Amino acid sequence: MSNSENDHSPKSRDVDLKIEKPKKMAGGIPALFESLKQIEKNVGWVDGAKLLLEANQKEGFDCPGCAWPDPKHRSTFEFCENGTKAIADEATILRANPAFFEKHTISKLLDKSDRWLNNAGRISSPMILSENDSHYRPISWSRAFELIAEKLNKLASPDEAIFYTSGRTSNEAAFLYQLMIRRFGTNNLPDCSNLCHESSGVGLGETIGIGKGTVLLEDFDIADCIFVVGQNPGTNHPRMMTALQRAARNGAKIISVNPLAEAAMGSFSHPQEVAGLLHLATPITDLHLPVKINGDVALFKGICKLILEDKKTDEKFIVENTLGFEAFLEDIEKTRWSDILESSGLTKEQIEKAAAIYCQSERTIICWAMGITQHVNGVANVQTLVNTLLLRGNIGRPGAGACPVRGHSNVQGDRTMGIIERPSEAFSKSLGEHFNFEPPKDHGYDAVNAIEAMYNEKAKVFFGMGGNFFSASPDSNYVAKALRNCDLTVHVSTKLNRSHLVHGKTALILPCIGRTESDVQKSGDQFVSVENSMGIVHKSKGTRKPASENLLSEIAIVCRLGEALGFSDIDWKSKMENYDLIRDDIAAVIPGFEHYNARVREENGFELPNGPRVGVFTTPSKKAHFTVHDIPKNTLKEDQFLLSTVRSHDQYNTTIYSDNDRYRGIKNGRRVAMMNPKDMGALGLNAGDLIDIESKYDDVIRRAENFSVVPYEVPRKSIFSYFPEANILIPIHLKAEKSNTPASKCVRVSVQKVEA
Ligand SMILES: Nc1nc2c(c(=O)[nH]1)N[C@H]1C(S)=C(S)[C@@H](COP(=O)(O)OP(=O)(O)OC[C@H]3O[C@@H](n4cnc5c(=O)[nH]c(N)nc54)[C@H](O)[C@@H]3O)O[C@H]1N2
Ligand SMILES: Nc1nc2c(c(=O)[nH]1)N[C@H]1C(S)=C(S)[C@@H](COP(=O)(O)OP(=O)(O)OC[C@H]3O[C@@H](n4cnc5c(=O)[nH]c(N)nc54)[C@H](O)[C@@H]3O)O[C@H]1N2
Ligand SMILES: [Mo]
Repeated sequence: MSNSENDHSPKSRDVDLKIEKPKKMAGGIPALFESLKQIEKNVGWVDGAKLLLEANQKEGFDCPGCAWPDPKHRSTFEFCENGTKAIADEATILRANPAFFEKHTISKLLDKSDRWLNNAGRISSPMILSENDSHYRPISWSRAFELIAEKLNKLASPDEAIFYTSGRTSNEAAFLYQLMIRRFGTNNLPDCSNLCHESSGVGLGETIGIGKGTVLLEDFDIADCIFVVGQNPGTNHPRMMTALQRAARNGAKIISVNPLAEAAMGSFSHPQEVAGLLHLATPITDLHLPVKINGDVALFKGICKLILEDKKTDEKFIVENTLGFEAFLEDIEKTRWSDILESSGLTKEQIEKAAAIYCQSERTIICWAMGITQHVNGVANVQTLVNTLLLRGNIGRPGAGACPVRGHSNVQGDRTMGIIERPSEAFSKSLGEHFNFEPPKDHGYDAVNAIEAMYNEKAKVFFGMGGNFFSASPDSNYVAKALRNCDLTVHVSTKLNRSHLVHGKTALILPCIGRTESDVQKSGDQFVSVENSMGIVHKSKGTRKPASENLLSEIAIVCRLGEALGFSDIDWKSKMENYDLIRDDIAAVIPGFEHYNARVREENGFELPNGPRVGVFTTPSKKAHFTVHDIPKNTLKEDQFLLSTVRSHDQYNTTIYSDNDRYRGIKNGRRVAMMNPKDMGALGLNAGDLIDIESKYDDVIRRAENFSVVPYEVPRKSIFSYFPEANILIPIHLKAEKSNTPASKCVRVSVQKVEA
């Protein structure tokens, strides 16, 4: 069976593609220059300077770029190239207004690139696409809410509706949103976490008792060894580079584990330092381990084997704080070096070097991101990192710990607020008691289950609070059919994206104000709050004039929908008028938020309770758990490769700022396949040649067409392409055990040359 008819995204080749040498260093003047270019293009100089001065300041807004924490002592502004792009992108003066929608039919818009769609600007009015119509047309807010309420109330069961959340939504909006959904009667709350760090949440929850990291920013200053595994911070968390640079200068040894030698992990020059501007870079990585795709379990089992052989474990810690050590030891002893070397693709000397650095360290942090979580064995990957930390007592003391580096700026906070399809009994009980209703008991759909439910016509309404569910999801053809099966699709959005175009029978776009914009309600100017990657909750207050007078805040949208649904037992109006009241509700329902309103107003916000951070494991046994994991087998036929989908330097998830990937030397193109030159030679491929990439699982062939080959230093038999262009190749059922996260970093594919 073939599943390659793509009627939702452009698929033509990049005609102007340019391939240059990848960079060995990140930051410096080019970074400054690139961000100023984005500012100039989107908002102009005067406004731009003011905007940057407000990012991540005490009285300013939280940068929508990533979830990396702010230092307590902030300089005039924490500069970050990609944060600047995210801010400029939201603050753009361009508008996707009713005239824009009048001009373009849906089918014409489907042919445009993601970059083009985003460049249409901020959506300025609520819009509706009626059944069988060719254009989105303006609709009043009241009519939009009435229509959604009508469709929701007509469903045979509340479980036929799905409510997605992307991770930019504030704590206050997320809390009210889940309240409205549970009051409606369902736990169908998939979120971007399901596609992202779910494997971290599950892996950490089972082994240490909390699904979050255990370190604080201060720990980076005293760590003497830091692993950066499956993460590209120079692009995706540039502010982390400041912490790594400081750690390196303090003498910490930094080990990067990544099939690609990402530029920033080579060396980094801080664009805000004089030395940085003179291009004097700090070397970052002491050891780079170019592991094969999905070779991480093997590598870390190898490291553990060496620690055990050399008797470098922390015995006291293991005896007092852990369970499962015996079984773990037995498994490591019988793991063969031949399997470790074969799967990791590394030499024993490389692994010995890493183990030696680790064993010399007193305080080690392991950081990771999508290179670890987006695998069938994503949870096993995370737990293997936990084993490695536990073996030397590196959780629960200063300068050491587990650091899953989160993506979206409030993805962690949204979870804390109850955006989850499997709420704990304690949470449901507390919510029900405070608001005097019976929350639904059955678990809901996560992202992958939600797609399957829509595909199988078990769910009929899709509501997205932010994000771009279509483009972020795997198996593009499958998810297109799923969304098109719906009676209604609704998106609360700031910018136009492909999810507005791959729609249900009726579709709505509800435009909202963004992070950078002021939010004035009846009781006055409001602020919201967010939780960063390290569990610190703090204020965020935009100051710019909203992009249009016809926007509502996400909170107002939820409240007005709650009212339209007829849930008059909850005082939506007062909450919408004064966000302090929402924080009082949160304080009453969620442990750790006592005196929320007072504490969030303190200078650096407040830290949420985190047992493992201080050595108190919060598993039922009160101990941390060693776990046993087999080395995954990725047997490939002669013509097969493993494909990993990654971000370029000029995109924010599905928002594409430009078609360049500066550090990797790729220009004017995104349909690319980075391949090892030896593999190219074996297939008779030259740089710039066109290939089709195919995956075949369960007899279904999925095809991505017209990708240009780029020679790159990657392990043999691997291909790296960009997300979302390559998502069409990821089968819906190829997902992590236990966490259901799509295995976007490890898909078996083959390639065919396209003859010119
Ligand atoms: N500018 C910018 N910032 C962002 C984002 C963005 O798109 N743009 N997205 C945000 C979000 S939501 C997230 S989740 C984060 C994502 O941040 P990252 O996780 O850094 O993003 P990815 O590009 O997916 O890349 C992960 C890295 O994993 C490596 N990798 C791939 N496969 C493997 C493997 O099998 N093993 C190992 N060890 N490494 C592997 C890749 O080479 C790549 O360097 O960034 C956040 N910040
Ligand atoms: N193949 C592959 N697929 C992946 C990944 C991968 O590495 N490989 N990564 C996955 C990961 S880690 C993630 S987190 C997901 C991301 O999935 P999503 O979070 O769903 O996607 P984004 O691209 O971040 O969403 C962009 C849209 O959000 C809207 N938006 C921006 N700011 C706001 C706001 O303040 N409020 C509201 N309401 N809307 C706003 C804009 O309309 C914009 O078009 O994708 C996942 N998909
Ligand atoms: Mo993410």
